[in-house]
Amino acid sequence: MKVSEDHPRYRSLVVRERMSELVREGVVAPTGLIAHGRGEAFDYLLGERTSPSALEAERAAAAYLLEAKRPVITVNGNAAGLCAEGLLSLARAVPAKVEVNLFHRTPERVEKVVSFLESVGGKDILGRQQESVLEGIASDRALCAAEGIASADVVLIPLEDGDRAGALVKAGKIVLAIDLNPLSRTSVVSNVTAVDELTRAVPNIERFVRELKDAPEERRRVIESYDNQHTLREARETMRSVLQGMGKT
Ligand code: PTJ
Repeated sequence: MKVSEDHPRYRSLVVRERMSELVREGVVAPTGLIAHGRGEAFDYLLGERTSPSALEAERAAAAYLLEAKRPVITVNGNAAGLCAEGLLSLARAVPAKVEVNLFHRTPERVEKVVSFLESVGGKDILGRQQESVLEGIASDRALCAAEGIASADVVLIPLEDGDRAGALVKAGKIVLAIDLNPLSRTSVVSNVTAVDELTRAVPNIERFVRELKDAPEERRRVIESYDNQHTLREARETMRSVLQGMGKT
């Protein structure tokens, strides 16, 4: 479908078309489109803007990434399709390793997502070999790379499923989530949840990484004062006020 640039939802329609194309190429899983639609609905409820509490979470995520000894950013099909360059740029800024970690895992799809990241400049992307196992997860969704997620102390998980987020927390890692749904298990179990759209959250986190890079005391202060339950309450409150505002003329 050709979308006119005058269309009020031009950007989201272009993104949808691109995601559908990536399903045909095998990068995005077919159910990735359902997850994407759910994300769009939650973003509506946020007024399609980054809220002040999401910005606080993004600053805390940047602080944790910089304080980490072995930070890893995980990438699935949706994250690659929506924000490959942004995630790679963030990984270079920290610096952090990047590991492809799929919910609907087949060796062919892992290869497609790794190659997709490489085609936009990704180097040393982990995921082709995943010899370690994350405790508490059934099936090959538990697989991860020994030099990546398995040995990471801080993991940034854009759009992750609840089981794996919970297993990462149980494994003693600091888990930083980006998830538009403040009620999802991922959002609730993570140490930091940016309730924000991926393509807005990632450049914000990178900006905070640059700001906090030479400010170790400030980033420890940010971590100490951060409260994820407060962030989630604020996100729900933002949605409530957007909905209430919609009723008024
Ligand atoms: O590529 P794979 O095989 O690893 O599969 C990826 C998906 C996303 C299909 C898989 O991880 C999955 O099923 O995830 P869930 O459990 O549907 O969770 C996705 C979460 O991301 C939901 O809470 C959505 O609201 C949220 N979400 C969707 N799009 C965005 C988003 N959050 C931030 N930005 C988005 N653009």
